[in-house]
Amino acid sequence: MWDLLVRRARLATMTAGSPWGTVPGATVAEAGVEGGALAVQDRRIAWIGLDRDLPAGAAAACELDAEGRLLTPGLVDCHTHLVHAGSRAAEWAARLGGATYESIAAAGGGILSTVRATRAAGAERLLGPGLERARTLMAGGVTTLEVKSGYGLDLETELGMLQVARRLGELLPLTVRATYLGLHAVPPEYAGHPGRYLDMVIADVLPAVAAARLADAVDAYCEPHAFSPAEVERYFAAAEGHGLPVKLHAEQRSDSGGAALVARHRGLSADHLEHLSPEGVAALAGAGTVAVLLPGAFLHLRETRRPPVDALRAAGVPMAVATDWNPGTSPLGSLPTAMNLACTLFGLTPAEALAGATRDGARALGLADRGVLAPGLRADLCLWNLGHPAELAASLSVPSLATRVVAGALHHAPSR
Ligand code: DI6
Ligand code: FE
Repeated sequence: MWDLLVRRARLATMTAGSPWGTVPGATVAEAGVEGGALAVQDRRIAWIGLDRDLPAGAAAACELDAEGRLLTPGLVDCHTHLVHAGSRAAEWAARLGGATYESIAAAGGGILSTVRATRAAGAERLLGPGLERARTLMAGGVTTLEVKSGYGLDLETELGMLQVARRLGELLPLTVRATYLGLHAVPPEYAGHPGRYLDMVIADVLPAVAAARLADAVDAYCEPHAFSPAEVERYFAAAEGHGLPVKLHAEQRSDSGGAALVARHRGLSADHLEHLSPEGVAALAGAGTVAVLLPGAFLHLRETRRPPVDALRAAGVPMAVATDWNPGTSPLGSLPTAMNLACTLFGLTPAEALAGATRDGARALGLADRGVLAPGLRADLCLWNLGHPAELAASLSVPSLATRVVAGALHHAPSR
C-alpha cells in the first residue's frame, strides 16, 4: 500500500535522453508522457510508469486523478537573494535615465544601499518579507530554494541573514539551501581596504558560519568593481578548509576569468556568464560545474550581451535557470517567468528551461536526490493546470498550479 498515487498524468520526468524525459515502456513523446502514473512511499518516489503498467492490485492511501494534467518535478530556484530590506527602485529609475550600475555603486549606492537597509532592519524584521517572497516563489511551483547572504557584510548581520534563511526552511513546506556570500561588496568600514575585509571574513565570519552550520556553500562576486580573482581564490581556499563547496557570480559584467577559477575549485556553479569566454566554457565542461543563467538580471540591467548558450550546449555544460531575486538587478519573484526569459532572451528551448529549473538547478545546489521524476528520489512534485509542458515557460504570468507535493506531503495551491 503506497502513501500516494497520482494517475492519468502527463509526465515531464526530465530524465536524461529525451527533451521532457520518459518512463519505462513509453514511446518517446513530443509533449511529455501521456497516461502516466507515479506512486509515493515514505517521502520518496516508489514507482513511475504508464498507468496501464501499474502492478495488479496497486493501491494507495490517497489517490489523485490528474485528468491529463501535467506533472513535473518540483521547481528548484538555485540562486536568490530574497532575504533583504529596502528598495532600489530609485536606482532603477536613474539607470533608465542613463546612469550605469557601476557609477551608482561607486557613489555608495548599489549593493551598499541594500547593506545599509538590511543592517538597519535587523534579523527579526527580515523574516516577514523573506517569508512573503518565499511564498511568492512557491506559488510558481518552487519546492527547493537557495538563499544567499551578502547584504550584511559584518559578522552579526551575515549570521542573522543565514539564520533567517534557515528559518524559512523550518516554517515553510520547502527545502532552503543557505549560501554565505561573504565577498559581495567591501563594506563601508573597510572602504579602500578589501584585503583587510577579506582577512576579517576568513578569521571571523567563515569560521562562525561553519561552526554553526549556517551555510551549505559559499559564493562571491568576481568583477572589477567587486572582488578580484586573487581575492576570491583566497576566500575559496579558506571555505574549502571548512568543508564548504563554492559557487561564483562570474563573468556578468566583464570577462574576469571567474568561471575558470570556480571550475578549478570543482565549484557547484558559475552564475550569470554573459561575458564567458570559450576557455571558460571548456573549463566548466571539464569540471562538471553548472552554468546558472539569470535572465532577470540581464533584462533589468538592459544588458545586450548574452551568455554563450550555443557553446555551453555544444560543450555539454548543464544549464540551470534561476530568478536571482534581489532588489538591485533582478526583482523577479517567479521561476516560470525566468524560464520564459531564458527562452525568449537567451535562446533556450522550453524543455531546456524546465530542465534548468529542475534537474540542473538541483545539481547547482549539489542535491542529487531531486530534480527529476525517478524511483528512489525525493517526492517533490508539481501538478499544473496545464497540458503541454511548454506552457510552463510560454506563460508570462505565473502558470496555474493545482498541487505541490513536498517530500510526499500534499499542499493544494490556494484558489485564485
Ligand atoms: N547578483 C548579485 O549578487 C549582484 N548582481 C546580481 O545579479 C549584485 C546584486 C545587487 O546589486 O544587489
Ligand atoms: Fe546574484
